[in-house]
Amino acid sequence: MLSHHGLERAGRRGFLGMLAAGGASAVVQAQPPLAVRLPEAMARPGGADLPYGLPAPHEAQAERTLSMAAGFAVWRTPLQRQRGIITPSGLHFAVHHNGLPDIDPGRHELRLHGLVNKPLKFDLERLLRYPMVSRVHFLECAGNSAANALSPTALDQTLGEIAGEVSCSEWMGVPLSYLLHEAGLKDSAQWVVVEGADGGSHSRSLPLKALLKDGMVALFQNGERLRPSQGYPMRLFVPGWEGNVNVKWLHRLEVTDAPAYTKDESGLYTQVLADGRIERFAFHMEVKSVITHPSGQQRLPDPHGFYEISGLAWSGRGRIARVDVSVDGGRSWAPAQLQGPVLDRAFTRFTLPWQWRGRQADLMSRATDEHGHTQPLRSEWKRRYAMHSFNHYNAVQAWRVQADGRVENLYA
Ligand SMILES: Nc1nc2c(c(=O)[nH]1)N[C@H]1C(S)=C(S)[C@@H](COP(=O)(O)O)O[C@H]1N2
Ligand SMILES: [Mo]
Repeated sequence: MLSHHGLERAGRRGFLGMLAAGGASAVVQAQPPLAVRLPEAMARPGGADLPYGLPAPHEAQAERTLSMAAGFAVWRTPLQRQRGIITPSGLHFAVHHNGLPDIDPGRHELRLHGLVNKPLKFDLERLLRYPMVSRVHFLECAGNSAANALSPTALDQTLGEIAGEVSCSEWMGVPLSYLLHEAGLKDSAQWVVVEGADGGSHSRSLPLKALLKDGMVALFQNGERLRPSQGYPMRLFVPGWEGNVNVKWLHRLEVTDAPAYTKDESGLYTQVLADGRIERFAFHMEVKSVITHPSGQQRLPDPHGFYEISGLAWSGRGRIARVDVSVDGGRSWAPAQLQGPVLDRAFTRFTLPWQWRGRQADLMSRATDEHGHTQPLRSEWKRRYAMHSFNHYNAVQAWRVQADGRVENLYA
């Protein structure tokens, strides 16, 4: 009995039961006894390993994809290859406005000045002696999925190409509150202007209160020092906020009483709403989800097989509370299972067993966070923003599985 509210979906027990009985055609059929054959590798001594490990040479397709937009280098994470919730450091997405600076950690300094009682200067050695905290969080560029926001027709691309400006890591570093309190804040202190050490000096103004709450100077990523691509030797990290405020190659924090209206925040990072109003300092990334498999340009190999639909959900405002999945273009929805751990402002993995009948099927996922925020449909998102707006796109992502098993990006 696989039909549930019109949704072709095997219940969890049904799915596992089928596997146990060997009834699913994707699973090995009844077989004659297996002949024992020694793997070739057993016939000779093994090779040498490396001081710093690399992925298997057979996994060379798991790469970031590069595109250049207005002089920015954008490297996107191949989310369709990720399992679990942590993005391997070498596959973390990256946006470089001014290229990758070459920074000597022995000479790099962080300055904290402005409306403080005692301006401070930190070299790496000094910072590494502070107590540190570790947090698992996603990081997403405000412009992630811009093509889905702007292109009048759905582009036939991979998930990584469409929405790969988001990744999730364990970040470890020094809470900003320690440094700000050590410097001593003046009564008029309200904002912090944050500057990176790259050519062109990427900079943003951020409200002091939020930085005191959970901003950190991140020094480690997934257990090792930050990658150059992520801001080596140090970056600002503000959980749940749009990527660009997480200033890389961090070298200056200036406490002020007002925003600086830097070039980066006055132009690029404002949103024009449909009614002509302008939304400034919209820091939070909203609730969003994507099905990672099946996803764009993949092909389902077996028209009558069982598949596990799986994906990632996240919200810049808190934990994911639920993810609903549809396989009929949004007519009916079923709750996906959330795989633990379900962490605050981190990727959450969801899964749903599904039997594909070999017919065209439109798959969608819709996440809701613990505060009740839920994803809009694309049409709803488009109604809120001006035609040319593209930042903070968080609409439901749909995939069309064609009758031949090929999967394509779909606007729904
Ligand atoms: N100094 C500096 N910081 C920066 C940027 C930059 O170009 N220079 N890019 C920003 C943007 S637009 C984003 S989305 C995030 C991306 O962080 P990542 O490259 O570690 O993924 O870094 C932000 N911090
Ligand atoms: Mo960004």
